[in-house]
Amino acid sequence: GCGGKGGRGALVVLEGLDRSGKSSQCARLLSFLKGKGCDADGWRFPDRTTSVGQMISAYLANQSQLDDRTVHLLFSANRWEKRGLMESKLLSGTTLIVDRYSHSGVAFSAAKGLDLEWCKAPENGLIAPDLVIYLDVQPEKAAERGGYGDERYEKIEFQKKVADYYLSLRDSTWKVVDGSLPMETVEEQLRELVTKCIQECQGKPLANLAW
Ligand code: Z5A
Ligand code: MG
Repeated sequence: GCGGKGGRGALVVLEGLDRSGKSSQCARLLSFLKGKGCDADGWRFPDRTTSVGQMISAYLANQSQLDDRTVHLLFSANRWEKRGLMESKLLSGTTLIVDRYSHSGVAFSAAKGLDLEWCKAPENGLIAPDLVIYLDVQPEKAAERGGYGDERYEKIEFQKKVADYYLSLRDSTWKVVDGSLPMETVEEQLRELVTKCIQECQGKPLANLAW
């Protein structure tokens, strides 16, 4: 089954460097959960459908120039504009599988050279994930995968810095999965982690990020 009746949903976040397989695994997880009869939604950040998200999207595609701090706050605002809906979904029992979240926000901006504590501050008060799955892939390996190199941050040296900042953000909700394994193997490990998480967070209240 998928947690008890009337329990809240779990906030599950997939993180990792570019081309680590987050979007592929989010899709697989979602169809697995739905197949089991779970109430689950797939979300992603940046959410490029909102007006804030459209500014971010143009920036990532190098169609606009924005100051680094300004971009950081836009990414954060893009999460804040979804916080209310996120909370009501979780409380009504929907599990959210989220492709990137606050850890991306901090790791990418800090890798550009912004102060780490300054980067964390606007994330405080957003809903804290119950589980963060980090898909661990060497940047060189990821670069060999399809579609790499089209957007602003897709450079190997930069990705290495991002990986270091990701590691500095590890906490008790953080699980590392080897993302260089075959997709089916990764998928199996994620199913197990997420199934356990959904059961365990039933009795726990929602928490806020407090970095
Ligand atoms: N960003 C930020 O700065 N601040 C923030 O707050 C947030 C984001 C939220 C866009 O994100 C950028 O925004 C991103 C961080 C920054 N940096 N960059 N550039 P995005 O999420 O929109 O990025 P994306 O375009 O979706 O790419 P991605 O997320 O990096 O890729 P992915 O989702 O991890 O990988 P994938 O699309 O599932 O797979 C990539 C390819 O690898 C594909 O051909 C797969 O078939 C293949 N693949 C996947 N898994 C495997 C395995 N296991 N083996 C072999 N091949 C595989
Ligand atoms: Mg993706």
